[in-house]
Amino acid sequence: MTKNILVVEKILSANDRIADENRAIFDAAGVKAFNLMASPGAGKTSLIEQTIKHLSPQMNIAVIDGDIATDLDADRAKAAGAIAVQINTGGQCHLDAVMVNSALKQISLKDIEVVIVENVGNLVCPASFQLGTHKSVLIASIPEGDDKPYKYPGMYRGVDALVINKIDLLPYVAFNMEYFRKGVEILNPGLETFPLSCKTGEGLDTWIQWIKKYALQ
Ligand SMILES: Nc1nc2c(ncn2[C@@H]2O[C@H](COP(=O)(O)OP(=O)(O)OP(=O)(O)O)[C@@H](O)[C@H]2O)c(=O)[nH]1
Ligand SMILES: [Mg+2]
Repeated sequence: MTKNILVVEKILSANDRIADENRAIFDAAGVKAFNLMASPGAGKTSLIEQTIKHLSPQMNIAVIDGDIATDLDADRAKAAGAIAVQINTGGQCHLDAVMVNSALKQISLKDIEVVIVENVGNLVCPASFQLGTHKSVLIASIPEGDDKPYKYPGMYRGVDALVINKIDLLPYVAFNMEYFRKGVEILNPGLETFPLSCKTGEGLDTWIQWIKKYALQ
């Protein structure tokens, strides 16, 4: 048991060293980087598409897309107007700093202002692996249920912002927003939160203002 813990610690500290390298690469290029995490289907790629649509007239965006298999999400980011690199993790349930480092070698950062990383859909493993991005963003979505902060505390504790997607479905799904927000507040007091719908566009403006403000700092 003790040996296992030591191995995990070594893996994480090796990952953190590469994450620091990634951060230095972003900073040297004057790029702001965001790590989007969520459960499968919460709307990560949909939010990336909307963000590209609203930001790309003013800034160039690159997307690093993590998935177990397929290039589908990178294709969607490209179609929306970004440069996109797909990473297939081959079964690994999260991106790690080495994967992001190798994706960065395929992107000419001098032409880019914002890098958005779409992590593998999962509410557990991505929380443990630093990537070197500046901000971590969690996307929750209404159909997942209002108990997720209570069941996946590690993910809610470590993020800098929370998007609550699919608010257009609130009339059809039993989702108690007060209960959900109470769970979030216990884990991450004062967390910036953006309720929105990628489908209808409601609430998107506030999210776009947040990411734009940080990207221009
Ligand atoms: N009703 C509704 N559907 C949405 C909204 N945003 C996304 N969807 C739908 O949710 C499904 C999943 O969206 P994606 O953006 O592919 O989700 P994802 O998190 O990138 O999924 P994975 O990469 O597979 O984990 C798609 O059918 C979207 O059309 C929304 O605001 N409202
Ligand atoms: Mg996706």
